[in-house]
Amino acid sequence: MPRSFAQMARSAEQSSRSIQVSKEPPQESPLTIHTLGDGVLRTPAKRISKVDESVRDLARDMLRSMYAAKGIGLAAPQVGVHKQLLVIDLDPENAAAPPMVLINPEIRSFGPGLDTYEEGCLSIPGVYLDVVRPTTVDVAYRDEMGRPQRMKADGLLARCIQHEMDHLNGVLFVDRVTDELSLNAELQDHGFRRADVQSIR
Ligand code: K1U
Ligand code: ZN
Repeated sequence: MPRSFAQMARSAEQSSRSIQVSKEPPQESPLTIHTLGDGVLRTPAKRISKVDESVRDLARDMLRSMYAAKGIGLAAPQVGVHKQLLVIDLDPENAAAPPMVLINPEIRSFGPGLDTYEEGCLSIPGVYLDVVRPTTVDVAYRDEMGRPQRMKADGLLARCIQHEMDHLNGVLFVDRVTDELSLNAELQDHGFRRADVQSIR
């Protein structure tokens, strides 16, 4: 049946507004972000079979929590939810730049180059350490409307996607740190236990 102009306009508006949240950091985070040593961070996330309003509600609350914590990314396991969902906003000061929501992301290929970058993590506050990762990635995922998407990313976006996808697999950036001396010092300085790191190098 042909759709009316009003129906099409409503559908277009719903789809473009589906995940709009204010970037103003809220006084209180809607969700608790778990920290290193908490077992929930080590539990692999499950695929999302249906992208519905409950998934979009979770994505909105994750974005608000990310803005409250002044981060640029957040993965569902960090807020104790074992679902393959992550949010990213590399431009949180720019209200006009839409955040990204990636559901069931899969890295299809890595580029040949490697980069070193000093990463941080909202689940390991205060700890910043160098991590080596591929410079570019090609990732397939569903967006917040359940539509299949494909994206080639480089720079900070590629970095952030890999960091957040590690969270979906129960891996933390400290597991990838090769400078053992700096790792031990940073963890101690910020009150975290070396025994909670699961080195994968
Ligand atoms: O997953 C997370 O814990 C969020 C993490 C994302 C990330 C940062 C840096 C490299 C890779 C992944 C953060 O947002 S930590 C906070 C942070 O480092 C940062 C905040 C604002 C601007 C730039 C970095
Ligand atoms: Zn993190």
